Amino acid sequence: MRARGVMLLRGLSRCLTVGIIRGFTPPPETPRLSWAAARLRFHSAGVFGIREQTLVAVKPDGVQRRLVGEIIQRFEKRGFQLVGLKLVQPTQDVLSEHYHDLHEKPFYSALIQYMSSGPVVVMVWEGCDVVRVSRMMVGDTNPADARPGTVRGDWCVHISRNAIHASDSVEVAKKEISLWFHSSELVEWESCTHKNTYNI
Ligand code: IDP
Ligand code: MG
Repeated sequence: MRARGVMLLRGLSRCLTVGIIRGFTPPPETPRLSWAAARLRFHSAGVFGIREQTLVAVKPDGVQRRLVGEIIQRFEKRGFQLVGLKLVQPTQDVLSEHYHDLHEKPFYSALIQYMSSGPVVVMVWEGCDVVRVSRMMVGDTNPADARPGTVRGDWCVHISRNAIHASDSVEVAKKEISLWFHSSELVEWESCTHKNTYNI
């Protein structure tokens, strides 16, 4: 009687195991990329954000105070790659589009007046996490809160004259780059320091 019970249990457990295995469909194999193909794909598609771009502008006060060279140097030395650069006298149209989100702020008209008071140097910088890192390098909007070592924390005193602009998100960067630059003004180039910067 006991032996019969054991056999029944064994049979039941076998049925269950076979049923589970039959019902199991393994996921399709993920095709493997060769290292060279993967590197090329990552590189050109900008995977890992290596091709991320941001707009940085030295504002009229920064240009007047001859800060352009030092600001460029900070971005270069950090390891970012310059892909666009020009000195422009901004038009009202470009400025009102650029600062569209602030048009209801009490300082808006003073801001537009200040930004159109002289030439600005607009740049597109490229690299891993360039949007986030640029914001850190630029410092808080109000220079009184900006840490030493940031552009605003080293060279500015007042919020209305804070020397530099940097896009605050990847989406905003795309819009600002297309507002200030024609695509033909941006240069795609391979830096010879790339391997030492990214290890890829
Ligand atoms: P951000 O430049 O750090 O991104 P936003 O808030 O986007 O700061 O403001 C855009 C610009 O408007 C600032 O860089 C600064 O020139 C100006 N601004 C912002 N807040 C004030 C203010 O309270 N008084 C005067 N100007 C301001
Ligand atoms: Mg902003």
